[in-house]
Amino acid sequence: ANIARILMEGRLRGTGRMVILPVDQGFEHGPARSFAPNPDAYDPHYHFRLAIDAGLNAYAAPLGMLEAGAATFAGSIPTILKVNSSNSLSTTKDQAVTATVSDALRLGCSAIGFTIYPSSEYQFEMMEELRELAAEAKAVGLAVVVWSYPRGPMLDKTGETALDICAYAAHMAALIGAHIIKVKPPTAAISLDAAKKTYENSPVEDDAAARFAHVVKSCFNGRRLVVFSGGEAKGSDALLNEVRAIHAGGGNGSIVGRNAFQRSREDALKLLGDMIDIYAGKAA
Ligand code: FBP
Repeated sequence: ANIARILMEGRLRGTGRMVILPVDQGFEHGPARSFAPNPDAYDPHYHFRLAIDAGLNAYAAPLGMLEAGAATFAGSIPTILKVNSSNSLSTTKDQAVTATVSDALRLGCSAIGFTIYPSSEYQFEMMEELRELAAEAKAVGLAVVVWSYPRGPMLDKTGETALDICAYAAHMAALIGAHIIKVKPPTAAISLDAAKKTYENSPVEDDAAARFAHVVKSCFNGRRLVVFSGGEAKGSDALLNEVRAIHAGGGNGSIVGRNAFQRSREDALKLLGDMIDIYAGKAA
């Protein structure tokens, strides 16, 4: 029922496509690095308003951000409580559990969000934490959104987004029971270090849409929802081209943070509107 809330909200309601605003970068990257490019973004209310006014499907954030907007925005847009968090003052590839399923219920959230880092030294602990929290969330009717970001000693920077690794990480998120799977856009390269273990039968795809299609296929052939993150701030044309390829490859949408809130509100509304038009099939 709560997946339906996310799919039936905003300008893309009823299309099976979605655009979500995630704002956990303050935790993951630090406040100035995240919000100084657009200082309005230091205010948690700014993000609620941006997501609502852009007609997005949902807004995802850590506990404090959602609590700071709860009194004003309760019921205005589906929310996803990010229940674990990393930070840039750590040297380990790990996440701390920073919120609970009861917090999500108290705040009226539609889903919990959880990050796993497949390939990190802590991957099994993270997967086991996810198993517990996902079971608890499902028992009370909440949806489970998994950020599956490969990283660790076996992978260089190229390997973290290589198509074979990205599809593998997405598949594991599906196997742990995620309803919505979030990965970074896969790149054409393969991970040389990990290749011998994962590459057999994986395609090398120079075509971006075919890469997105391969990740969707790896998530139970489209029986799970797959969304792709936006990454570091980049030009609108580059982002919209990526969205066109996601749409063409059968991806379910985008979850875009920095490329939304690091722009002025006006520019962000324009960009998010253009993305929605592509997913709605109203623009090529
Ligand atoms: P962006 O659109 O800003 O890339 O957000 C997506 C996201 O998954 C955030 O939810 C998260 O804070 C960030 O990327 C983490 O990125 P990384 O792990 O590469 O630092």
